[in-house]
Amino acid sequence: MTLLRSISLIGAPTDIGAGARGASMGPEAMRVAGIGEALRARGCEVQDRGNLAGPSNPWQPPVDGYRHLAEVVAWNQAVHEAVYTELRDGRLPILLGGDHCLGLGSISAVARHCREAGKKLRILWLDAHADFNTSELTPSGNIHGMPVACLCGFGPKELVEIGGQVPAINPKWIRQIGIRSVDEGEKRFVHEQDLEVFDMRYIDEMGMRHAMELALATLDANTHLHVSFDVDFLDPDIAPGVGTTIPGGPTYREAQLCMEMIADTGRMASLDVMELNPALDVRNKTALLAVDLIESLFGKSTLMRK
Ligand code: 5AB
Ligand code: MN
Ligand code: MN
Ligand code: MN
Repeated sequence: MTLLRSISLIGAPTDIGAGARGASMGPEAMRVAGIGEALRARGCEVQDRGNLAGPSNPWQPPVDGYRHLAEVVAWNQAVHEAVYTELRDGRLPILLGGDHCLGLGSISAVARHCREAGKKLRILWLDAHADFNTSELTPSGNIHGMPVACLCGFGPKELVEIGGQVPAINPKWIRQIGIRSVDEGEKRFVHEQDLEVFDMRYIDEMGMRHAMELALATLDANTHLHVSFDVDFLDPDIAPGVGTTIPGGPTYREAQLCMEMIADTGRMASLDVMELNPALDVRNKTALLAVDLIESLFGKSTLMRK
């Protein structure tokens, strides 16, 4: 299995797009949980690029449907440049969030890289939420509920233009897994744009294996697979350290299988680990679980496999 083995960790310590404070501590919690050591133990060469810098969180109410838009733009620009630079240098970036509004900066960089390298892009969005709100649809104004819509071209100009091409991606390139909380207007918009969603109902009925087989179907040697892992994807019983817990998520075994099946493709070339909130965690157990799952994502399985 040929995986990209040169990894760059990029910390984005902000909760600028979230509804709860604390995701700003996510990158350090992942380091304390041993992400670097775990990847090195998998045979990867790992460079920790440290943390990006950006504006602090002014904790203001929404303006025209957005909270902290200017600050969200600044953080996403920093993320975009950092992720793009690593991809250009042939490395696999792991973005340590930080809230999920930064998925916009990260994935727009991946899309730009794929355009230039002539690669196809497939995005796996592992999340309890669809993150497909717009300023008209959002119940909160929190931009961490909007990155998928922004990537598809629906959002404020300053954000949707970050990747240099609008829209940054085609909705057909996305597969959402584990979804179980979608707002009313957002739901209509998800259907309208025809997003491919494997929600928890689907996983209950058909199993994680079948969902992942479909989500990973039609990848080829020229596909760049990006994984955007919102830690609230996981069931809150095993992963309490997130700002927006939604019951009924994947169990430990289901999450492991999901990660192992991604690893088996050998195509993952970039990763976001988002929304970890150490302020709400218990003895860093959610970060430790995230590291455990990332080991599986990089090919650690129970038994030796070829
Ligand atoms: B997350 C909600 N849909 O828009 C909204 O954690 C929650 O990045 C968004 O998936 C959750 O405020 C965003 C109610
Ligand atoms: Mn999310
Ligand atoms: Mn979420
Ligand atoms: Mn969240």
